[in-house]
Amino acid sequence: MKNTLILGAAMGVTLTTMPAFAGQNDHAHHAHQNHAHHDHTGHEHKAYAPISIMGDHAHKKGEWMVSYRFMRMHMEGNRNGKTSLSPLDISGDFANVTGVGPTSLRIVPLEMDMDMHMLGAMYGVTDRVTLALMGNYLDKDMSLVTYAMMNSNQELGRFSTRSKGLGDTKVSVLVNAYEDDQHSLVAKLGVSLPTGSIKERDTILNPMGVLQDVRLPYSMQLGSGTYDLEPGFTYTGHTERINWSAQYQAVIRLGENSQDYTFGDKHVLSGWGRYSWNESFANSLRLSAEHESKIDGRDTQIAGPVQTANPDNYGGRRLELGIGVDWTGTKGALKGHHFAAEVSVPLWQNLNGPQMERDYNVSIGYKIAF
Ligand SMILES: [Cu+2]
Repeated sequence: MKNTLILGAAMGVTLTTMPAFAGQNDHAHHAHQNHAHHDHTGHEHKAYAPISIMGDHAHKKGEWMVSYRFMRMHMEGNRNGKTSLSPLDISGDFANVTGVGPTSLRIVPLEMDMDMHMLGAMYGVTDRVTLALMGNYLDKDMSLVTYAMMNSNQELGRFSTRSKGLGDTKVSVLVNAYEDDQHSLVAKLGVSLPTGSIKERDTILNPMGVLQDVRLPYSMQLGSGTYDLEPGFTYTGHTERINWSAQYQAVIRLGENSQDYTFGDKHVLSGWGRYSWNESFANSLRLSAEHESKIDGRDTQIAGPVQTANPDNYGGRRLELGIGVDWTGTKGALKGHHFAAEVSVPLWQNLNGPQMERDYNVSIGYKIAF
């Protein structure tokens, strides 16, 4: 209860505008141990999803959840379809037909790290309807190599570009569509608000050997620039020690952004299982298949002899395997506090290339319901 009050105080203004919270602490505090399951026997099912998964559950009336997640996505090397490409494969030879005609590629991405900090809040408006809000902060770093305009084999130098700032903000409604002792189905309808910048700039080394300030390519921008619909469905089943789920999530872009393009729609199908070794520790295994379309339209400010400036070199299909671990406090000051980590690697990638390939994702996170 002390934790509840401390965290409650931290929520500050939000809480004082939510009079329904007062007097519900006892109920909510008990309920959160079962994480939205009807189980008053005292045994905790804790049907948590791997930390990289979102929108998988709803909350009981008056229950809050606050979460923080950090994710790093590491990309290294390039491929076209399923075939790996070296920087020299890309430089010069690769036909790069863009909306403004064919150009030779002279700048090749080598590595990219994308760090995401995600701060989320959920509130159970009723036993059936939960509202969720998530803010993102992004930090992207890409290193590249530049070859000479007149000689595609001659390396001129290497450089890196960086963009960081607020990403898009997600607001969603989660509905407890079905729930019994063993199974539940949660439907989600989210909207992604274009709060992330799509006009980030940095300095590059061009193939003439000159440093140049340019608008960064699409993958280095912080937002989509469009309002995006994010529907989803999650089925979860559980027994005493095991829970299993299947989830479908999509990102449907609405319209065109102010710079005349639209990122591709995305569809992700995931399945995961989780085994609880005891009341605190659990491991999870996740398999996700995703499909993302190419960029439609183009930003005329994004140009240059680099694959990422071509809207066709985006999207593709991936199969990814994630292994997770989580720990939930059962007594004392850490009761109900949930800590989790997950590492995922692509098992298969078929990309609209040349495009950077994903190497691994690492997610760590914290959740508390009260
Ligand atoms: Cu929650």
